Amino acid sequence: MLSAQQVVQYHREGYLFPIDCLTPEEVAHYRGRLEAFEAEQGDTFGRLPDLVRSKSHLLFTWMDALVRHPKVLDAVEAVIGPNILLYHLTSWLKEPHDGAFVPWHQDGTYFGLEPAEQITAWIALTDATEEMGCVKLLPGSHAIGQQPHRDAVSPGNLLSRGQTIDRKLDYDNFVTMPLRAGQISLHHTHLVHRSDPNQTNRRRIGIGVSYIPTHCRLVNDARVTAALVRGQDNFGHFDLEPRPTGNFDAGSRAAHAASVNRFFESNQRLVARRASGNVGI
Ligand SMILES: O=C(O)CCC(=O)C(=O)O
Repeated sequence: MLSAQQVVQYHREGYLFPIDCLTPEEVAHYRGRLEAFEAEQGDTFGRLPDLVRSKSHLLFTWMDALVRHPKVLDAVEAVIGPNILLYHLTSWLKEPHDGAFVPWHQDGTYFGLEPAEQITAWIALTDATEEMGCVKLLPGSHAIGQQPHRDAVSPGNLLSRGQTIDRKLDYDNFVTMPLRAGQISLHHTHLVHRSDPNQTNRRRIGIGVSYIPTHCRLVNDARVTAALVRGQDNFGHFDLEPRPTGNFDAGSRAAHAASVNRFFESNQRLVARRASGNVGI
C-alpha cells in the first residue's frame, strides 16, 4: 500500500498524507451511519458526547468495520508491521463556527506506551481543509521524544485534559495537512500537532485511530484493553476487546463503558506516577 519511499518519509518527518483509502460510497455510508445515530439521539445528545467520541469501535458495528478497513490497515502495516492492535479511538467533530480547537500536543502524552511506535491514522469522513480546521504539525518534531505537557482545559478545547506541550518550539514553521473525504493521514505518537476552529459552514469529521504493534506495552502497572484488528497477539499485554454485536445495544454499551473507564483510569495513574517522579516525563 505504501511505497518504501513513503515509509522512509514517515520515519523521517513523523507524518504522511494524503493516502487515498475510502471510496465516495464508503464515505457516504460511514458518515450516514454516524449522522443517523446523532439524529436518533436527538436533543439528548446532539453532537456525540465525550464518552461516545472515545473508543466507539466498541459501540457500533460500522465503526468496527471502518477501523478494520483493509486500505487503512495496509497503510498502518507498512509502518508498524502485520500484528496490529487498536489502542484508542477519538472522533474529532467540528461543527461550523463552533470554536472547537486542539492545542499543540503529542498523542503519546497520556498513553504511557513503549516502545514509542503508536501511530495515529486520521480518517477524513468529510473534507478537512485549512479553513475547516484541519490538523497542523511541526515536521520532524517526533524526533524530540516525549515532552512535558500541562493541562489547560478551556471552552472549545477538544482534548480530554486540554493538555498542551510545555516547551517553546519553532511553532511558526508548521505544515498544514488538508485531506479530502476518504483520504487518511498518518502521524507518529511524538509528532507535535494542533488544529484551529472550523471557520466554514460545513461540518468537519475525522476519526482518529491509534494503532500499535502487539509488542507495545504500558509503562504503568495498569492493565487496559485493546482490539486486535490484524494478525495475531503473541504478547498478551492487553485484554482483547470484544467486537460489538449490535449498534449501541446494551452489551456493547457495557463493554465500551468498561474499556473507556479502564483507559482513563490508566491515564490518571500515569499522571500520578509522573508527579511522584516514577516515570521519566
Ligand atoms: O482532528 C483534530 O482537529 C485533531 C486531531 C488530533 O489531535 C489527533 O488526531 O491526534
